Amino acid sequence: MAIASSVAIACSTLLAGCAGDAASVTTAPGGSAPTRAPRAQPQAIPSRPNLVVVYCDDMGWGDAPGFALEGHEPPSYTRDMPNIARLAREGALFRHYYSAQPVCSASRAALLTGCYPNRIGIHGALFPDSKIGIAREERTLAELLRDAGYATAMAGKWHLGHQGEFHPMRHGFDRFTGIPYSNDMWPARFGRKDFPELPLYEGERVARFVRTMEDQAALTAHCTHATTRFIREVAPHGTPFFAYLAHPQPHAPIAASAGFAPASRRALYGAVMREIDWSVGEVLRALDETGVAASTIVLFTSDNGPWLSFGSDAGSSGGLREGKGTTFEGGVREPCFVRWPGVVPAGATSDVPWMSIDLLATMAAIVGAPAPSADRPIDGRDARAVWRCDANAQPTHEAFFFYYHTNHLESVRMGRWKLSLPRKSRTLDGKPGGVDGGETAYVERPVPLELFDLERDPRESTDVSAGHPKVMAELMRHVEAARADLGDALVKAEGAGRRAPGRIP
Ligand SMILES: [Ca+2]
Repeated sequence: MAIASSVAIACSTLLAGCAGDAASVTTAPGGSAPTRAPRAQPQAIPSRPNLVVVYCDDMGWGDAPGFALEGHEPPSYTRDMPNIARLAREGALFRHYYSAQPVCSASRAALLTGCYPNRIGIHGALFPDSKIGIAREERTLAELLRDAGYATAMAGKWHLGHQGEFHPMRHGFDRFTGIPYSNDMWPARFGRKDFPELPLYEGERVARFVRTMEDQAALTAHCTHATTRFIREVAPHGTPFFAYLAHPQPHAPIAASAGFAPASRRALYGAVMREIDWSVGEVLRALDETGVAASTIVLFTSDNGPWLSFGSDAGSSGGLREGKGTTFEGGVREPCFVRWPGVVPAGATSDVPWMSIDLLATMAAIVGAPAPSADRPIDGRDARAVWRCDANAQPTHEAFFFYYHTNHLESVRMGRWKLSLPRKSRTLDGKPGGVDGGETAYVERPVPLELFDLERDPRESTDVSAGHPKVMAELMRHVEAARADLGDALVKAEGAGRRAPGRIP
């Protein structure tokens, strides 16, 4: 199942593919009516495009304009996001993009290594007392691009280990400003007085601590300015660059700067999202003013779905089932925009599934990076056909695997089908979430073996397994392959293809 090959595709293939594109048509999984998309304007494609990844934290599928199931009323703040709306006009909107896991550290491990996070030993969310982190031997996207001559910078939340050898500047980033783990891991939250103060790093040095909600509120602008400063410094020299802006918010506790003060406490979440939209605008302005917008890929997405227990301080799943901490669609499907002038058709909408693990393989193909070493295979695949909205673009994987907890295989998507495996899954069970920072407790409920047809039933409400024995057999074949390779603690399968994380004494 591991994918070790076919990531080093020469850039000429890309050029040929673009020049020869027919009118771009995206096809929904399962072969439903395709969505028309405007044709990309052919132009010279740089062999080493810049890459900007804006990665939000706990932003739901329904928290961006253009992402809501039919019959679901989008939150009002999604109508006041002009910069994210600009990404949709100038790039494409991917309605079936997935995070590999519905939780912070695991999702980031996938994004930056191209591996299912459980393959490289990263599960759940790391805490201030965690002794593990990303292993030195894993190749990150930052290392891959730095080896290809890129300048690299990260601003925001890292969350792949905070002790010395796990620091982002030991894993490919030339610069780092931000926090080592989540913005709620400080003594003021969780009643965890044993947590240390939350450090804000500049490089490998702790510059100060995040001690108040005003400090929290300043993080969005701080990380934005670090990113735009980096772009303005390196772009004029013609050096290709990778900027990774991983906003600590809208992960609770939420806070907005004075300039985004909401009309009421209840409207704070919308204010936080509007500040993130402002941040996108600042990044786009820096690209425009340095003349590199046309040679820069901008990817905007989130690490996992909304933290629904926080109710009024949580985002929207857009009508998808559940949120963060579950492998139902609301937990793992994220809003996603890709802008790449001349390659990704402007104004397109795609319903072809792909996953965060594909970003590294896609960039490797674009820059012609060497394939991963045989002893460290990755899972991701080149997603350029999906990005270009090619008429015949297929999902990047025959089966997408959704793990959670410490290696529980919970769900599998294959085309239009989603298999939900028996387990316990958290839910509010119909209760409303908390208000103004309060939290409603989740309950763990058993869920049975079920098959959902996402095309007809995107809310995952009706089990259709009895009517589709062949589909069930094929999905179970994928389940068994995943268990043999990546393991599954629910059935005590160890998995032969897992690697150890980095560990400090
Ligand atoms: Ca998160």
